[in-house]
Amino acid sequence: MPVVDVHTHMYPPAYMDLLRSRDTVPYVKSFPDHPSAGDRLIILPAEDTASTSRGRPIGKEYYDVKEKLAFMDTHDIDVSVISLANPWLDWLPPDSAAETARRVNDDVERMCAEHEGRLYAFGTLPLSASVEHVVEEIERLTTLPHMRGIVMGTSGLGSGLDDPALDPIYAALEKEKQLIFLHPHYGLPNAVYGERASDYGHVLPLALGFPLETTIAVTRMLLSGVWDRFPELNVLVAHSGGTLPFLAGRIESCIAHDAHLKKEGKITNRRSVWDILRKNVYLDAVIYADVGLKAAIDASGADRLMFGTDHPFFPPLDENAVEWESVTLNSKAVKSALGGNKEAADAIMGGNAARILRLPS
Ligand code: 5CU
Repeated sequence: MPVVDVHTHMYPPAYMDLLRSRDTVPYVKSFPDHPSAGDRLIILPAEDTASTSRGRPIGKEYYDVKEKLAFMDTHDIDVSVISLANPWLDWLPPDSAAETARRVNDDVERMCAEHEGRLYAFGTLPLSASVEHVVEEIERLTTLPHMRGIVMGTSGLGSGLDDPALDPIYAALEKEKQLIFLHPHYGLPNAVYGERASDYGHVLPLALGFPLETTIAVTRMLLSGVWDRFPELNVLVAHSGGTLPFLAGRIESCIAHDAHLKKEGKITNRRSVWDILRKNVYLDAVIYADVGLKAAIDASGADRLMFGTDHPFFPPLDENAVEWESVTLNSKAVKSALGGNKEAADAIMGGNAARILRLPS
């Protein structure tokens, strides 16, 4: 059974050129007054200050395909389904977004073709362009042989994934059978992290902001009836669904007890969170411990989970380490959560991805 990594990012050369040409978030720059030499990547809304150390160092692991392949070899990963890392093309001016999306997607497609059998990809959409341009790119992506869906964040066209203006995009994705890989970026408002947030590095926004952002986004999709209108729309939710598997019961109960929804006739004749988790949602296995992974398996089924690494994020802090602990924590969690069930563990490590993403054997 192959090992397939479905959550692994890159900034392809066309995107790196853009990051290097800017000096507002997102951007790449070296700071002469910074204690460590070299380029730094500043992408998160809260990390563009001296106190947050101006982002994090960025090296070839973010953009050089040879580094991706070396990482795969070190960790016995046969196939990677690469996706552009956040913040994708969300920030582009509308007039250049469609052309940039084509350039970035072609760059990624070329990398995959040059490493046949080892790399596939989720494409990127020009979400700041017109809906027509977005739909055009969805249709074009279906003609690129290595594309297996699209990656996107939670902002949609700017006001979230419950925005009815997204319907033509959801319709095109459903029609073209393209999976959405849904990934967080924006986190929660900084105020929730408190006055001492910068004492705690990136822990609060990454450990909690990211998963809660994802959970809220999917819940808004559900509450707005996205899956009632698009029953075949499939979403691979990052980080084992944020906190969705753990909170699904509470979400259901809040719906069932909501007087406003009752008055609007929105409690009956609807699909439940549990139904959507089992029919429309796939989850990656990027949760670093068997407790969370067991919840994800209970919620969606072991046949809907797919291994991931989040490479090149979370590198070892020890520069001499060869193996990445962020990877081994995830593979150990799969073994531990499945007990002795090797068949199910192998499926999560790669078999499910091969089936769901139609990867040639
Ligand atoms: O460490 C981080 O900031 C990130 C990020 O931005 N995106 C991601 O996929 N993982 C970690």
